[in-house]
Amino acid sequence: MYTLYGTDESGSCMIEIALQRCAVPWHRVEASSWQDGEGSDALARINPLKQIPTLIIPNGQVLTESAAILIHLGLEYPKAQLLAGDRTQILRGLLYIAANCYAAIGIIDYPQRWLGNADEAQQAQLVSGTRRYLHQAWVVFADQFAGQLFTPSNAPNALGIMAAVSRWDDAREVLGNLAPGFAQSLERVDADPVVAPVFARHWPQWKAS
Ligand SMILES: N[C@@H](CCC(=O)N[C@@H](CS)C(=O)NCC(=O)O)C(=O)O
Repeated sequence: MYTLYGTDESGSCMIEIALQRCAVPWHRVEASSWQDGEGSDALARINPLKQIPTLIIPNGQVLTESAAILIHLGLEYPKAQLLAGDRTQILRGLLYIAANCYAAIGIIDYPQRWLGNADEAQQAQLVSGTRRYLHQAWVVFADQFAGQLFTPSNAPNALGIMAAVSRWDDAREVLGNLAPGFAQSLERVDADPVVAPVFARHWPQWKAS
């Protein structure tokens, strides 16, 4: 049994999709750094950063870092085809998103972590600059990885699933304008029969732009 610490409208959606693709038993513990409760207390004990997704695998090890979790599941369950396609580029793309996009989202969400006691104007400046950088990072991603999101049998691979984090901070709108072909590929990921119900649960109000 896998135990996934997470909550709706968060990056835990990626791992929910991947676990379903692997057809393994799993359950979700409601947890995040912004919610109080038993699950969040338990999360803090196993992941001092209190970030989600955090996954406990059947041998009891704790796995954090979305890209590492997706790679681990892809290697453990090859039939799920999470790493199917050009594996070298899939690995590069997963790390690209973690380093350039997900990290930027962390700054936008928590500017005070980087600025300490800065005033609101300074925080707003950091957030708007980081958002600009994030959008540029997604446009570069679109250019570099457009053809890498699907398996040869047209299911989203781990890179397609992780590209889902482009749902945050208006990146989809930017991609729709600057990289429309890639935005369409993301819509294909959204429409996948495993992905769509998970996204609908996480973002019931979501409307494609
Ligand atoms: N490096 C981590 C980042 C995970 C992350 O930032 N998750 C967000 C939710 S989508 C989170 O838990 N943020 C809460 C916090 O940092 O306090 C990964 O790639 O999985």
